Amino acid sequence: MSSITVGSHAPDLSHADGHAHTQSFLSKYVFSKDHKVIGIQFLFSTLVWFLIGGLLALAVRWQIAWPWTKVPILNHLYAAEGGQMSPEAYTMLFTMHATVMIFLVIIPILAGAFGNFLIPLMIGADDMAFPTLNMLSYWFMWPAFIFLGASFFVEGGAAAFGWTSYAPGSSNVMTAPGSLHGQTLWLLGLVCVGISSMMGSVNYMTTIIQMRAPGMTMFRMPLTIWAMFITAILQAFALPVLTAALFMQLMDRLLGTGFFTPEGLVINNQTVAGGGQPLLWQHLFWFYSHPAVYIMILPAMGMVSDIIACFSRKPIFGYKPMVYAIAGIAGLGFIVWGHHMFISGMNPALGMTFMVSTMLIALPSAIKVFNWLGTMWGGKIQFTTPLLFAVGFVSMFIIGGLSGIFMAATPIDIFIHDTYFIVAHFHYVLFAGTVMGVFAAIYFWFPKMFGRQMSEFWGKVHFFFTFIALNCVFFPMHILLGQPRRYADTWHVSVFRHYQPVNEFITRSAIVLVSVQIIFIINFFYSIFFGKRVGRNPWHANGLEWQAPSPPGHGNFDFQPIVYRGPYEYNSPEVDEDYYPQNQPPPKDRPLASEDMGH
Ligand code: HEM
Ligand SMILES: [Cu+2]
Repeated sequence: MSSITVGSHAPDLSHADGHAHTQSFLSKYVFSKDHKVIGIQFLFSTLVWFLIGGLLALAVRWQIAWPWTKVPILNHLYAAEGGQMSPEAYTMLFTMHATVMIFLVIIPILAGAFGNFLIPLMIGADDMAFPTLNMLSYWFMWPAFIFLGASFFVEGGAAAFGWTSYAPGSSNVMTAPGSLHGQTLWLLGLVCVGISSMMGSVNYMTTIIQMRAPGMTMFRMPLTIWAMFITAILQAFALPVLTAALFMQLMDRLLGTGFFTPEGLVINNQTVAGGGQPLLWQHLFWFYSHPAVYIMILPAMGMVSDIIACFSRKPIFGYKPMVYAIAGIAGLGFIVWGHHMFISGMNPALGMTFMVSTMLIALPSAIKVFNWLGTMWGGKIQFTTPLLFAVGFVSMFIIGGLSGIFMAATPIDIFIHDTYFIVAHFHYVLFAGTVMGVFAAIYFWFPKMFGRQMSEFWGKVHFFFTFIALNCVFFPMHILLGQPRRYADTWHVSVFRHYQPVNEFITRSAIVLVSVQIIFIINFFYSIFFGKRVGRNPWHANGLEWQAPSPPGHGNFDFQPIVYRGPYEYNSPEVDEDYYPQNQPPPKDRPLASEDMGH
């Protein structure tokens, strides 16, 4: 791959100082085509939704701990009679909590915020391949924000069929509160998120294939880039299926088709158009959404790998196996979706197949965990805030991965499907995993984004409380054996009543968990304006992004980056420092090193 031409893709040095053209405020900060600005727009938007999603979670938890008592402040959301939450409102709240967290926070913060900010910088490009498409991918999130935000206020309230939106309830109007305009807006919102993701993924693939700096061969790319690349491929193959399914459900609701409605179904004393298959929705939905759970974690895995190598001052252990593991997880991810449907009455032989393929995914996942541990082993570990969050990610992912293997076993899943064990599992991988990884990434790349550093002291305080609180919230869910998820009130079911102290403990811990995020919010905004100013490479890291100014100007680099080595050569015997930037020529060749361009 040494033949990448410098020509058209070389950084345009005239842009590098950020003052080359005069841009209006609107074109610079609002309708910007600069990948860094777009990344930061995604970051701010998703952080706002993160807060909203967190408050929705608290309302859900309040009802479980203290059923039918008035929820402070949030009871205005669902305009309850006498301040009491109705079961319908509860259903709406957990549906919208998950929808917001998955589609408006996790997916866009990983790909939209970090994918955008990091990809061109880490591969030594001046911007994305298609800057206008990139801008549109951000602005297509806004209809989604508006549809989903407005759905709280329409007749019948927001969608209420879970983030999985199971048919036939969801595909017929007036089957339940929340199924009127709320569900239609939900579908429209998701279509827009899908369009945005598709634009992003086409852009990321093209950029990574086409725009790497000279010498940046595929196997010299940081694992963050590998993860973003493979995630973009996953998106491109899985999303069309979801989009088709969303349109089919929209047609069922609005045009009277019956893709997902069985023959002869009677709703409100009326027979509705049928002839379809509710299970078809589940297949289409999970064919997208299982790969999507990896879309929700692979980029975090990539970023965590870079952070762990940097603060262990060691090369990543098993770089190529890490790449193959990401690819393996992605490939296997397409043949396991049936593990969400074990109790849908599938043929046992098929269940067996899905069970085995699901268990196989644990292998590449375990390879990654071992390699992270191998990277840290014997390293000169620097306990910075990003490292603490990254190690938090690894340890919590182990717990989530192990519970996944329990659930993958069909005979076990029959008993734990739709119980709190599942809720524990996906919060360990998504909150304790991905969100911790995202925090690691924010603390790590903040200096590059804003030219200043977040407070390390308050970062550690934030880590400490978040880590303890999240385990108090999600670990006890494993022992609420049999307690069904999505029930508005388990207290009135006598067999679960003795769980109530645990449920109250979880809710109290959740209040702490959300509250301590205030430390993060203050640290984040304070540091943008008053944080310690830093130079280009405050962490002494190897990646190309650290060679650009902090923050980088329009066009990113103020020199032409040429890459001589992989991204993990920490503690190399060739140099005196304990890091060896990817663009630094080998000593024997300095200052000119034209032959070592990545064969
Ligand atoms: C070791 C790897 C993993 C295995 C073996 C595994 C297995 C499973 C199985 C069998 C289920 C269905 C359980 C049921 O509904 O009865 C499930 C649910 C789920 N998993 Fe995993 N999982 C793994 C990793 C992950 C990761 C990395 C994520 C996300 C980043 C994830 C997110 C989810 C979510 C969101 C659900 C619940 C979906 C729902 O019903 O709402 N899993 N997992
Ligand atoms: Cu799955």
